[in-house]
Amino acid sequence: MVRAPERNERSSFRRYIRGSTAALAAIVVAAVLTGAAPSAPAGPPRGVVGGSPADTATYPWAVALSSRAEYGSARSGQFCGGTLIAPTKVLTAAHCMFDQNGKRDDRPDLKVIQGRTDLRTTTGREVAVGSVYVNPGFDATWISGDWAVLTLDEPLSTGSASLVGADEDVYAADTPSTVVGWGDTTGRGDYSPTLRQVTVPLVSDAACSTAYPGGIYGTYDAASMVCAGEKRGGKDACSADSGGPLLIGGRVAGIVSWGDGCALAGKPGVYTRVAAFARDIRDAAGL
Ligand code: 4AZ
Repeated sequence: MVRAPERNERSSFRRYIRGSTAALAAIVVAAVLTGAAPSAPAGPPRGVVGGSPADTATYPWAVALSSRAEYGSARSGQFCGGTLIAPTKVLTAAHCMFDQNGKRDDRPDLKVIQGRTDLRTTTGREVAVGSVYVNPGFDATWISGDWAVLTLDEPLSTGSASLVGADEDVYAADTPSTVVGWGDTTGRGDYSPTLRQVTVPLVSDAACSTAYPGGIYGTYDAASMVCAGEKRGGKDACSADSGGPLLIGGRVAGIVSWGDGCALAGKPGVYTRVAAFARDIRDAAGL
């Protein structure tokens, strides 16, 4: 299999940003690579990035993926998001199941946490993951087909989210979409202890191809991805929001996947295009 080495470089840089010391180093590397200091997001950093507080009572099917062994216990071991799509099935990003070197990371203590708005508490439920199904078409180099379905050891009966339909066209440019997560609020490794949400307009395939034409900061593929973000930046998903839902009209239309930094002008967030995979996801989840 022929792989673009420059693409590997970028994707490991993206995952590397999960540690806060690493984030600083990554920003320095980014500055050197681009020959400029990374531009600051518009407005004060408040977010998911640029977002507002959210509650798991509003999003009972928005779950946190946890491994205390790998990420520590301060934020309940949270490292990615996910969406409950059936009582024992969680939709997440395939790349959440890989380490920063692109190798499968099978965490023996992988759990799903539901109903815990504040990760510093013990509210809600924690359920162990029994098995992981990674989309066999996932490409870790291009981060395309970025979805996986986890099967829980016990059911969570708090209600599930609906997926957009297979091949349904919900992706018109400027459609408002909402992303929720416990991820980085600044792009500098400031992981949120509490759930956040932000609403961003969808970006056209043409504009997203212009933003990500290829090279070290990624290639947009309209068949498997969709982009969202404000032109001027300031609002976005970020590291550790990965795997969480992008909602359109209350249904799951995207999965947080990748991007060049977070909330930068002209660099929208890239999401898995759920409608393109809806049949496969439903099959994998037994829906
Ligand atoms: C990440 O590292 C990541 N701004 C997720 C989303 C975005 C960037 C990075 C989108 O998992």
